[in-house]
Amino acid sequence: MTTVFAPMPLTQERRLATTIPGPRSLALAARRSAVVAAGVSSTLPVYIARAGGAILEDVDGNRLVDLGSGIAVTSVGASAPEVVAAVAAQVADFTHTCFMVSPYEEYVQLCEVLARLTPGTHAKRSVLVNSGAEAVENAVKIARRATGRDAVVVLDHAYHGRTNLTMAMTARAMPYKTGFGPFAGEIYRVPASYPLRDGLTGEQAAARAIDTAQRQVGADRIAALVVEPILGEGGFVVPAPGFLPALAAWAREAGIVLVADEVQTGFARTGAMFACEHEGVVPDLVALAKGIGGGLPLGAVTGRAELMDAVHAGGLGGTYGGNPVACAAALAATALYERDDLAAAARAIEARVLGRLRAVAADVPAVAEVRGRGAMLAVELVRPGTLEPDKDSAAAVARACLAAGVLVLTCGTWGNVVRLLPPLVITPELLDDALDVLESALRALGA
Ligand code: PLZ
Repeated sequence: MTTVFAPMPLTQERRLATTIPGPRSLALAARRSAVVAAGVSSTLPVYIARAGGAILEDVDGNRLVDLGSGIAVTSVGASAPEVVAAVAAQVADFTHTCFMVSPYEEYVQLCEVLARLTPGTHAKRSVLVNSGAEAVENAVKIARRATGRDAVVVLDHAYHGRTNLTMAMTARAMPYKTGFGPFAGEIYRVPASYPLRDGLTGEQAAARAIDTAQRQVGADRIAALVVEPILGEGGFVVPAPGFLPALAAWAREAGIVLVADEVQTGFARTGAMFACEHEGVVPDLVALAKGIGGGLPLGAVTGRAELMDAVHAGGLGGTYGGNPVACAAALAATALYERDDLAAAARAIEARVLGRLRAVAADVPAVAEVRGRGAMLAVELVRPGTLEPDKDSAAAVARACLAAGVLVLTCGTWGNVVRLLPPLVITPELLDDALDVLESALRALGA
């Protein structure tokens, strides 16, 4: 018989039991520095003992409101009971066989779900991997094999991962690339659409990107155009309307595989199941991870059957790709996005947060813009009266929130963006409470 462990429900309330970090977290930090590589850094100075919904409880008993979801992963909530039950049941059945050796139904079933959920009604195939970076790498492999071309075009401000190929595809040097070269070749970067900073329409920004690619690479050499439909680590930059459709139209005409990196934007996060849907764009391949697994490590590439199947047998895979426990978690999580209409929940979060933060923006000149879609929202901070990025203000806001028990993350090419990625199941009361804290941290930047 399979025993299913139900997670202890955590009251969805912020609670400070000690100053942050408390004594147990401080002791762990001291142990950590003796054994954990310095190159791995953490946003929070506290260590987590358990989590549920949108609450993280640390080892000192502090309960923090989680507006980060482990970087857009636990969208169904930390330890969603359905995910926990599915994982426990699968662990009891078997933990691993390696799909390349002895296949199992959960892998197939998840690929069926992905074929149904991802944009477009064409025939699709999927490959399952372990992370977002691996998903992006595989999308590039597939596009190259299918087109017989080498070049890959990426956007300015892009983030695609930390492996050698995805580092090359990522825009920002520090901390992701500095000292880690040489990088993979045949990666070409074109300007993105950044409405606050370039003032261009979507069509103008797309024309600029396409012209750059045509002049510097040549369309007939380009295997793939890889885009984040909303720039994630680069600053939660929503492209001007028309940018993505114009790029998609060009890619289609030029025989270039359009890859949407929906690792951060995917699975209801932006108020649609996938961010491409907001502009009616149907990518050829989609790179997926994060929210797919409800907290377990899993990634995927889903795309047009004829492109995916252009790869020879044995050309895709990996020991752990589509691990059965991760698949079980993903089947439970993807069912929750649909059953509970978490895309609608994301839209409700957007309405609540934008309403409040736009009112703050009107009073605080350091706020250059409040933007985002669904539950992927951000505040870009500048020196008042300029567009000069102000990283220190973003850090100060994040610090003030943390001291009060609210976890917010920062992002942006210049580190000057405060971003919100709450679990989509956050209660309105808890969200309001966290927004009170964020609002006063932003107001402290001065009127
Ligand atoms: N593509 C769009 O956002 C991961 C990681 C940040 P992995 N982003 C958060 C960090 O500092 O490591 C991400 C992403 C997009 C790809 C990735 C990579 O996903 O699962 O971290 O490999």
